[in-house]
Amino acid sequence: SPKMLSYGARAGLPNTHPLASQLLKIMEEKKTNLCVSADVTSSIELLEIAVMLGPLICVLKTHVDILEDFTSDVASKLKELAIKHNFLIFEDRKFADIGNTVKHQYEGGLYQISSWARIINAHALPGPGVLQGLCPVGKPLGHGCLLIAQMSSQGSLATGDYTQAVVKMAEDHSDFVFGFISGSKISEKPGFVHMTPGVQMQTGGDGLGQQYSSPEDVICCKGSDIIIVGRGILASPDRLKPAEEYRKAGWEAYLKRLTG
Ligand code: S5P
Repeated sequence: SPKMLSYGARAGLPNTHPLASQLLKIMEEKKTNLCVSADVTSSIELLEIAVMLGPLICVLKTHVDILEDFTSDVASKLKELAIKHNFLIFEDRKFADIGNTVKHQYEGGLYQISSWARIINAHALPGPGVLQGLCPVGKPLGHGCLLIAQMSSQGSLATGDYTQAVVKMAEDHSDFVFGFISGSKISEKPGFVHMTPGVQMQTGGDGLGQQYSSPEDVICCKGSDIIIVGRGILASPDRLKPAEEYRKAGWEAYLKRLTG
């Protein structure tokens, strides 16, 4: 694979989105390209994950709508932990509706996502209207959006021309879109951040369509920037140990890619 720019160098490029820049700097400083997917149903458990794994991660990804006991206090505590441990909060809401609807889903309802999540993601399927709805809410707050260009699940329809159209949409809206959910590097623009889910040390699947690749494959071979790991860490009784193993594996794969 060709030699690539460091996270730190990309953070300083003139066309890098300020949020991507902040993220790339965090990665460089903390030596981590690990995003933990905190897919738990209890708020206490979510906060425990943030406390324990905060120092090891660059991003904490949430699915706030699977919490059984969400309150705005949980969001406030999460925000404090994000500042304390220097990570970004990513609500994996996968917005996929017309602009007017996603605008309400982003800023309103029970969760008021825009008040606590620095990163959100959206499907490009509805067309640019989805971003026209989200951007006026998130951009003034300095937030950013990832477009879902590929999925890790078996039989995903987000491939080929669809993926290419998503890259184009991101480039056309780079004031708010700063990267992708994808299985590999799909844009040559070094300001864009690629985040990849479906990562475990052991490849295989989960019986519900999920397909796993290794940190080495994702970062070193596929050229993505960030590994998103859920059950690979969460399913272990001692979450700290696997989290450190994934951090180390992701970082070593990055160093290997850097030196070519
Ligand atoms: O294509 C995708 C996109 C996402 S964001 N495939 C995914 O698995 N995800 C999310 O990543 C999914 O919603 C889940 O929160 C996480 C993967 O969890 P794991 O337990 O399989 O690592």
